[in-house]
Amino acid sequence: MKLGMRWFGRGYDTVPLKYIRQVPGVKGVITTLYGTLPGDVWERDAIRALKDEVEAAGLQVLGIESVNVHDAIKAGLPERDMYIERYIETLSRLGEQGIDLVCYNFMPGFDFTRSDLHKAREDGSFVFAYDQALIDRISPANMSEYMAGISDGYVMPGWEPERVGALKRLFELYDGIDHCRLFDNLVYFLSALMPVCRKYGIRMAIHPDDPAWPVFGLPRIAGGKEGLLRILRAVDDEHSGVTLCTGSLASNPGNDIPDIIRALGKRVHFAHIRNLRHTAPGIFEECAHLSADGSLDMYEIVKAFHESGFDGVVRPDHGRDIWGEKAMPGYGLFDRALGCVYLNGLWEAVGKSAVLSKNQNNQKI
Ligand code: DNO
Repeated sequence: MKLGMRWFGRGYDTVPLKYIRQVPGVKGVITTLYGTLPGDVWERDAIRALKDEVEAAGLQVLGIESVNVHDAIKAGLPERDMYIERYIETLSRLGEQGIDLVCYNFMPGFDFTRSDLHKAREDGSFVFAYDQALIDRISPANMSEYMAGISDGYVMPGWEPERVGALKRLFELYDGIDHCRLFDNLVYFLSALMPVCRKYGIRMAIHPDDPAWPVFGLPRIAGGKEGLLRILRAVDDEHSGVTLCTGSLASNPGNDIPDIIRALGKRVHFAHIRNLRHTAPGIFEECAHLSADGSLDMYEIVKAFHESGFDGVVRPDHGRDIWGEKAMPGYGLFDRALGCVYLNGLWEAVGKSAVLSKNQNNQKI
């Protein structure tokens, strides 16, 4: 695996690249041009400058998270072809710079949703949390103000005010779009991207829905094993793959994460590995990466990645806010660095145990 950390870019991220460089095992960052909007064609100079800055810090750009998809594409509006052309142009400009991994999501309108970005835990840290009953009380049209109110003045990924400003229009846009139409629109989009992906070796990696069920009555199609497999089968090209985000998928306790990892196999292009704690149906909160702190068996998860021969990019995901760090909620350095160290340890242990048991089996023969 290639271990990386998410970095939002100078002026947006509170963590300097030189600190990321000091986290053991971290080879690079997963980054983006955070100031761009869905539908923008990314400037060549800006991509180059981003890459130069990361490389000057002794790191690599391991991938982009995200090139966001315009809602006209998701909703299948007549102007989608123009936005797809723009997306293709951005991909080719990334490809020209040797960037070959792009994470995106196909959630209508909203990106990941939480009811709390600063829930106090018994250990004095703060975490993201989700409570369906609280979300049900928020009018979707007020969701962007709600998120702005809970994010400590930081702009959270996917919740840029320009992007979600027009929420009322958004609901009109998706009127009449059900799961089937959303799925067809994704297939149309991905099929159009495959030639440029093949040309530059770019792997597209769809991020699962988070939480892994529809919110605000908007359809969602990437919340579990069957949905993800259906997407992969519909555009059966190795350049179309998945971001296996353990925390997003595990928001639904019915999702068996090691089983999903094995089922998707080589089509997992990117992994977000974190834990979370289920409290009750529709209620969960995030936690430290450690198995004992949450509901997921992180050893089994890493083992499943290892056994499927995964050699792609892994990043720890949201961290707890700890040690008084001033940072974008969930994206401080401290707890994500602890997450890296833990993932390194699991990866090494799983790898060495596999060699050991292979040798033992050979001796028996
Ligand atoms: C939240 C992230 C998401 C993710 C996008 C991918 O912290 O996991 O914003 O980056 O859904 O497009």
